Amino acid sequence: MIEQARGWLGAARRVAVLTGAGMSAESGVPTFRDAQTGLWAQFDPQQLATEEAFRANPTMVWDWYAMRREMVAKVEPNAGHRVLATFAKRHPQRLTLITQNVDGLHQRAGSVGVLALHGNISEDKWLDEPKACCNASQPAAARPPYCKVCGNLRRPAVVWFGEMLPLETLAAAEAAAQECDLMLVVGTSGVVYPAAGLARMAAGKVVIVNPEPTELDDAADAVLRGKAAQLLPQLLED
Ligand code: BV8
Repeated sequence: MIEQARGWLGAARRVAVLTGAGMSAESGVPTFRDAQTGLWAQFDPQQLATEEAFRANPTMVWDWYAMRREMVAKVEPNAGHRVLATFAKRHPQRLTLITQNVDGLHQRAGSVGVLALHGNISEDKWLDEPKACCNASQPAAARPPYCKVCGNLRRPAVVWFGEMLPLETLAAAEAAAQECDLMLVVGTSGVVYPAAGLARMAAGKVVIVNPEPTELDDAADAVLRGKAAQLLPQLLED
C-alpha cells in the first residue's frame, strides 16, 4: 500500500496535507480527545474550548490553556513534522500544509506558509473588540490578563467551537484541496468540521495516515494504518 501511495506522490504536481492532533502524538502532545488527563478528566474539551465556557469561567479556561501551553513548550517536533518541512523545501510550490493543530509544531519544524485553521495556542487576543484603552502590552497580570481601564479580557487566539475559522485561511485550504493531485490526511479523527470536510473536497487521491479507523476512511483511496512519525518519512523521503 505504501508503494502505491509513493507512486501517487511521485506523480502528484500538487500535494495537500491535512493534519490533526495525531500528528503531534509522537512528540508527546496528548491528542485532543484523550488530552483530558488529571484535573481536566471530568471536562469535555468541546465544552471547554468555547466562548461560553470562557465567559462563564474565565480563570478555569485560561488555566486549561496555560497548562496546554506549558506542555507544548516542553515538546519538540517529531520526524513526521520534520519530513513534511524538508519535502516542501526540496519541492517548492508543490506542497500545501493545512493543520487543525494549534501547537505550532509544524512551524517549529520549519514548515512555512502553514494554513493554521484553528489558530495558535501560544498567541492571545482580546475577548471583546479592543478599544483605545486596551493596550495589549500592558494588560493587568491576572488569570486571564485584562485591560485595567475597561476590563476587556485576553483570550487564547484559537478558534473555539461555534466560532468561524479565519476566512482567508479556510479559503486557501479549500483551494488547495480542490487543486491537489493528492491529499494526505494525517492524524485526524475527521470529526471536526469544516476542517474534516476538506478531505471530502479533494480533487486528487486521498491517502489517510492513522493507526485507527477514522470518520474519513470512506473518502480514502488508500489507508496507511500506522503512526505519522514512522510512515511519513517512508512516504516522503526521496
Ligand atoms: C464552525 C482549537 C460555524 C481550540 C479546535 C458540520 C457538521 C458537524 C458539526 C459541525 C459542522 N459545522 C460546525 C460544526 C460544529 C463544530 C464541530 O465540528 N463539532 C464536532 C465536534 C461535531 N465545528 C465548529 O464549531 C467549528 N466552527 O463551524 O463555526 C459557524 C458558522 C457561521 C458563523 C459562526 C460559526 C470550529 C471548530 C474548531 C474548534 N477548535 N481547536 C483548542 O484546541 O482548544 S478543534 C480541535 O479538535 C483541535 O484543533 C483538533 O485538532 C481538532 C480535531 O481533532 P483531531 O485533530 O482529529 O484530534 P482527535 O483527538 O479527534 O483525533 C486524533 C487522531 O489522531 C485519531 O484519529 C488518532 O487515531 C490519531 N492518532 C493518534 N496517534 C497517532 C495518530 N495518527 C497518526 N500518528 C499517531 N502517532
